[in-house]
Amino acid sequence: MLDQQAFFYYPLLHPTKMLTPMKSPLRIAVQKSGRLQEESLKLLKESGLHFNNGKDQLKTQADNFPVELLFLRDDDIPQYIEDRVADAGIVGENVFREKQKNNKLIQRLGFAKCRLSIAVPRTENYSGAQWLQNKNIATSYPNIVQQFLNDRGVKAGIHEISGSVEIAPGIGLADAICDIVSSGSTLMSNGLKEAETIMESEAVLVATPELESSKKEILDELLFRVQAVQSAKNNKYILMNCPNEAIAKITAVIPGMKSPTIMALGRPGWSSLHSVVDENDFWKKINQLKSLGAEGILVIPIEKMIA
Ligand code: PRT
Ligand code: ZN
Repeated sequence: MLDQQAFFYYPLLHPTKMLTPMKSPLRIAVQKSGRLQEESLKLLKESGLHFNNGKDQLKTQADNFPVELLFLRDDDIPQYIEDRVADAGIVGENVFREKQKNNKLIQRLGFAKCRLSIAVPRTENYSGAQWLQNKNIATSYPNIVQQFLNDRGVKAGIHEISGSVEIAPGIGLADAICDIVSSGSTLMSNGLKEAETIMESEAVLVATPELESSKKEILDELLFRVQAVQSAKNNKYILMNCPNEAIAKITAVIPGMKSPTIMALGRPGWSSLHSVVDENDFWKKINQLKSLGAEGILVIPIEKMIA
């Protein structure tokens, strides 16, 4: 049976193949509920996908893009991708690295940032990985911890536990733990201190490395949109008035995507200059601009940015 929506989407992606129905949508697994869910759905919506994600739904189909969303526990997503139940997914990089399934990292997504760290009782004097020699470590990330120990030639016991890892030293189950840390307050309230960071993590888009070409085209289109949303977030549109003699120096500070837009102001000798500035060195640049004579500086968020 032909999919009606397929005819609707297909011309967008393949202008030359309008009569070929699209085989099947790209199936993307997202977390059903938890720290990744809201931002994952927000990113997909900002990338132009329309869908309903009612509570308790197991899956939903975008109505304007060939994507089906599956709602799953984050830990299960890499396996579902390996089994080809899903084609792609959004998970924490920590889960991607731990599960070691046949998944490929496609794109870092910049949210759900955290770190995976070794933590020890506050009173201990952790001097480096050697401190862990012959000790017991409780963790939900046995593969990552084992790799860390191997890389440093340290032998230690690993106790795999799935939750409340931070209580393990207090109840005598382990000497140290390895767990996700964000603010550090969970460690502190359990009498632990962060001893060493094993990896930094953020949400990542992963996919099967064996994607068929029709689905690869959908993933590439989605990736293009995701990158446009991300560049927009990392940049601000900036407008200012400046004396004409400062234009060259200001252009050197904020060259923009190609070069700034410059328009004459009603006031002789002055121009309005528009450009794009990277969020990361934003404040430094603002100070430089002010010292070069810029006035009336406006900074505006960008919704999408395509180079
Ligand atoms: O139900 P499901 O299995 O899908 O979800 P989950 O409970 O396994 O995962 P969830 O929603 O808690 O986290 C999903 C992902 O968010 C993780 O895999 C990380 O990539 C990322 N993330 C970001 C975090 C945190 N920040 C975080 N703070 N995951 C967990 N935590 C926990 C951590 O385990 C510890 O208990 O928060 C506590 C530490 O936080 P601080 O702020 O006290 O240091
Ligand atoms: Zn989980």
